[in-house]
Amino acid sequence: MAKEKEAKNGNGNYTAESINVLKGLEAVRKRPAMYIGDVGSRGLHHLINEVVDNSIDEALAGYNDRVIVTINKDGSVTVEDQGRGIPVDIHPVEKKSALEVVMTVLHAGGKFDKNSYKVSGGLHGVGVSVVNALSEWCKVEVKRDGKIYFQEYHCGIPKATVKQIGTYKSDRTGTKITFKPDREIFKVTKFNFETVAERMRELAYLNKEVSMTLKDEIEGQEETYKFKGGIIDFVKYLDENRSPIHKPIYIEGERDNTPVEIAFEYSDSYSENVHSYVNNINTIEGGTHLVGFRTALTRTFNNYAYKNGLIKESNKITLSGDDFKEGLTAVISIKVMEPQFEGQTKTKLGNGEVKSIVETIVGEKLAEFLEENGPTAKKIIDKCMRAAEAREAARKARELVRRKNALDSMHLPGKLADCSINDPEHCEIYIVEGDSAGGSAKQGRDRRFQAILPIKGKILNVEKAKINKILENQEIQAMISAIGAGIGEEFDPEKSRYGKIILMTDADVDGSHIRTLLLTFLYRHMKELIAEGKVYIAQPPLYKIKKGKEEHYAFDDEERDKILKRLKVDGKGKKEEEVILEEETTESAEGTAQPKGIIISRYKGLGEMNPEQLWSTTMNPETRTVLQVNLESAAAADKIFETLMGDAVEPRREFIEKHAKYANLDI
Ligand code: 0RA
Repeated sequence: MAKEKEAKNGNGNYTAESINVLKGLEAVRKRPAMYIGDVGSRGLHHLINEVVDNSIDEALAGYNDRVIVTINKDGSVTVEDQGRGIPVDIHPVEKKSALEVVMTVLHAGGKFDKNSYKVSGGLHGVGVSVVNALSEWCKVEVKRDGKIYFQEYHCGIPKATVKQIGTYKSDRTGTKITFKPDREIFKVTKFNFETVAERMRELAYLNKEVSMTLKDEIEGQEETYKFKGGIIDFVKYLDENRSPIHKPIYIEGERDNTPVEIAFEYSDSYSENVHSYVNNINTIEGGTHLVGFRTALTRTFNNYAYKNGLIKESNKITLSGDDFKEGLTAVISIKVMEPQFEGQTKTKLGNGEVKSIVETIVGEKLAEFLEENGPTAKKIIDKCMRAAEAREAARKARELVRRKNALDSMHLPGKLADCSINDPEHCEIYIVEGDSAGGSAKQGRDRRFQAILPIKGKILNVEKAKINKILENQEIQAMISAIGAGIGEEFDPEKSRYGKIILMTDADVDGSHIRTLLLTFLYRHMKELIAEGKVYIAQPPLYKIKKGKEEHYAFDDEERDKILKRLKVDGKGKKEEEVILEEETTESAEGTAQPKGIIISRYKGLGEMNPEQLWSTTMNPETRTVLQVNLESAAAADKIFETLMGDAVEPRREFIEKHAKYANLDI
């Protein structure tokens, strides 16, 4: 057996260590999701992120300023950096190169020096050995001490010991890792340029000294990201389509080995776009660093406003934390030695000491800045005072609507078909486009745990509307009261009556527009639900393929073709012409069914499916696929919503032209 042979050391004997290595690799291959989240597109892209994160760690340590990622023609990926190179010296006991240990032993990727900003928790920092274990093959080249070293692996197992394959004349060092994700493990093996680019762009903003290049040899695309201004450029980029009211404010400082870097600005928009990072990891659920920032922001501005007579004692106004959110775009990037990540998705920083570190640095530096930049300070405070007034108006609007009992879950909307059990963890609500699909869903569902809320056509675009208009909208009221977690300042995700909120819209242009409107609403007003991974998109089939009594469903063209191929092969001896291909709706297709032929019907809308079909294809938890909406790249999501739903027309047109295929927003 090949595996066992590989487990022997140079003398042909098994070693305890090599057997452990095999066990480790096997564990990763058996339960890949434990290490990389899933084996779909997301998990696949995590492989690249994992290696790139290691290259960025070298940059953080001050040894690397260049990362090149190449998607090769054969579907493999190469990640190259100019870091120190993975060490190659022989371990005195194991008699093995450190390179082999890093590549094959779980968690050995962890840096040997203790003084580094480690990543822990979440899906980051699982180590390059995990990437290796999940690759059909992998090759590593290390440049160190004027020599080039090489090792190759198959499913994580070395083909041979580390060899020196050459020398070179320069003091350059670096690591080059090429891996081909194993098709037996991943459901999807095609990398998406934009998905990889998003993370690389983000890393380039967060690490201004590093130049990040992405090449796609399949699609023939190439992009290099390098931002001299770092997170200041990031903030400008995020606000590209908004109108900032001042230049970005930049704060930098360090306390107790915790460097803090913040850039922020206010624009004339209403939404808040705050993105926080710890050791380059996006802390979507926030945490102590964010609390520290907000506390200092509110206190420092209020102090300044009182001291300079911008708020009169007699007015009795204190600007609250919420008033400082409106129109704020900020990037907070800190480094923590031993971060503790908490929360549903392990993206909430828990380290208590960090709050006061950030609070102190922001307090001091911001006060200084305001003293020196009076006009900017005044503009921001004016803006926040207007926000306070608007907030008061919103409170009144909410009060007004509340008096009509439209927002609370004591008075559920009439068209909601609720489920019978009331344990949120086991309940889900389908928000369904249109009454006809809503009707089918109501009949087809499992009423014990599935609730259905039909929504009429296009809801309001909340990106453009004022809060009182949003609250007056009937469809939005219905969603707020059905979900039962309140809205605005009072929103409390803990109160959600459902553990899953599933958006089910038609697979056409209108359907994707409605889905975008619904997502925009949830993103701007119930963001925690998305951050906690509670929002999903239903995946209704596009085609029904019928052959005699057999029925198959296909969710895209590729799957349809696969099924057709299989059916045609099964019907041995039958001539190709006998296969009838029709593009009709189910009902009419039923009428023209021919006993020998294959009938393909394309669903035009959910309403065309009868309750049983809807249940078995889209709603039955045992057989359905639902896409979890994630905020892995919250910055990208912001950008997309703002581009698609905001005021500026030209960027929207450009975006839709560029992403025609993706304009249905699979964030
Ligand atoms: C272990 C220890 C050191 C660096 C690395 C691993 C390392 C891993 C990767 C993965 C991709 N690029 C990488 N670059 C470096 C520390 C090196 C030292 O102490 O000399």
